[in-house]
Amino acid sequence: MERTFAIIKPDAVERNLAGTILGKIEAAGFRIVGMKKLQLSRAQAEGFYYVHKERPFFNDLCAFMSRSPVVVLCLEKDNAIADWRKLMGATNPENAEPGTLRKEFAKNIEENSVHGSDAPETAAFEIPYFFSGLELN
Ligand code: 3AN
Repeated sequence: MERTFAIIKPDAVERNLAGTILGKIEAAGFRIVGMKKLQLSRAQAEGFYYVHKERPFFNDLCAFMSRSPVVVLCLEKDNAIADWRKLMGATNPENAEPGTLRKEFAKNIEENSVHGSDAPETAAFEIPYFFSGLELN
């Protein structure tokens, strides 16, 4: 069993898509081991995305991610990291495969509805950024 970290981003929560996306996550065989709704501060968004701090889209990305609430999730499944990336689809929804969440819901490359860890080391940073051990069960 592997764990990954996911976010239902502001653009999706704003459009009342959280429940629809959670249903697709469960239907795909992921077990939700942690879940909460919260609003990131600007500083918390910057800390989460620090690997992107030199990228031109960093400021816009942190403004977007802190503008309204998100749902943060820890998901468990065999091959969870790769399988969640597959269900999300490509970063740019124009390149996302049919049937993926970003193809169906993303507004554009920035407001792309969902986040997922891209490697085990990333998940190992991202899960404890949001969850204590007691919140995972
Ligand atoms: P992914 O979320 O698919 O792993 P990353 O890690 O490259 O993609 O980028 C993190 C987030 O930054 C994306 N989910 C998206 O919201 C935003 N982003 C990535 N590339 C761009 C871009 N070229 N322009 C604007 N926002 C971007």
